[in-house]
Amino acid sequence: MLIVHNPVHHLHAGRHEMYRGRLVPCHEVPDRLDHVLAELRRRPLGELREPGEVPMEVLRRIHSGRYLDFLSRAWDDWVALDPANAQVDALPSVWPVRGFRDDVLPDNFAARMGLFSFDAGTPLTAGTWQAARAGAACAVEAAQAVASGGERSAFALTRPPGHHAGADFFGGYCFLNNAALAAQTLRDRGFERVAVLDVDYHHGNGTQSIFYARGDVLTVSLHGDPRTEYPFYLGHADERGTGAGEGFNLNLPLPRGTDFARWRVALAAGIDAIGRFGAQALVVSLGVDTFEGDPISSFALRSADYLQVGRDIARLQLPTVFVFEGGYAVAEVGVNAVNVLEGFEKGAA
Ligand code: Q9C
Ligand code: ZN
Repeated sequence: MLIVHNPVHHLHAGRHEMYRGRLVPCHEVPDRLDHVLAELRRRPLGELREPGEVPMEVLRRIHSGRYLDFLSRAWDDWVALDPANAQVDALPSVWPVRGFRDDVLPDNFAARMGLFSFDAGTPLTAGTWQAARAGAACAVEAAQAVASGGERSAFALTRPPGHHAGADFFGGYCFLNNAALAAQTLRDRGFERVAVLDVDYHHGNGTQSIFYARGDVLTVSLHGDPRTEYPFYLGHADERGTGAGEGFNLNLPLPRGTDFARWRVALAAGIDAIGRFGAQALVVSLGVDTFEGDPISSFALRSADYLQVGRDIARLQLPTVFVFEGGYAVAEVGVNAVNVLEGFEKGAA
């Protein structure tokens, strides 16, 4: 398995996220990735590589031009407001809900932040754009390596994560949708039907919305029930896709406290759907915040369970691109993520 890792991920290092009226330390920290990389050096699974640059046209396959313009300039705009802002993360505080217009791009910076986001838990920092763009490059390069047939599987090891980011919004610690970019790259390189399997604790709302009207990319997400869990406003079982995409989105919401036995039944349903769809390639949004020790999530998977998760996914026998997403139990995140990859490699063998 080829591993493409983001060498500049640490340029995105948020200080605070808004939680219950207070600014609290970020859960999505650079240490997370460093732990996964360290575990991969202990248990090597294949070549470790840094990505080249990703052209803006490739990002535009998934993200809108005006969102990319905003994101690429946002930090400079923030500091231009006041040089003292260089010491502070930018967070949105105002949003256009139902009845407001989203077609007029505001001049005001706070208004633009709100137009292109959906929560106040996702700080934009000095290096966010550089880190996110290099992360997108990891996902695209991992997909290219699989598409060329040079690798049967690849892992894009990057942060910030991506599955909450939509075509034109950030949120949920995510800015560019790495998994969607990987799936689109596989489509553009000739795979007619691509599936995205999202096993992160949280519903992959960004990925779902990007592909919701498309029948060529099946999106499947297992996650905490949005009635109680973030991102709250999407991820219900009755969301099945629209238009040409009708029947090509599958949500498998699960209650808080779900253990591996129950979670694995839902995984089997997702894997069945991917098989029936006739997927020719697979992208896995690999979040390990389903872990029992995760500080912001409420499933009860154990470290050894992740080996079985990898084995189960391997049974699809598809060219597969794994993309790193959530997982906030920092000390265990490396073992848990690499367990999935090792289970996959050994299961496939
Ligand atoms: N105080 C991913 O796992 N809010 N994103 C949590 C905790 C946001 C998670 C609040 C959770 C986003 C990629
Ligand atoms: Zn998550």
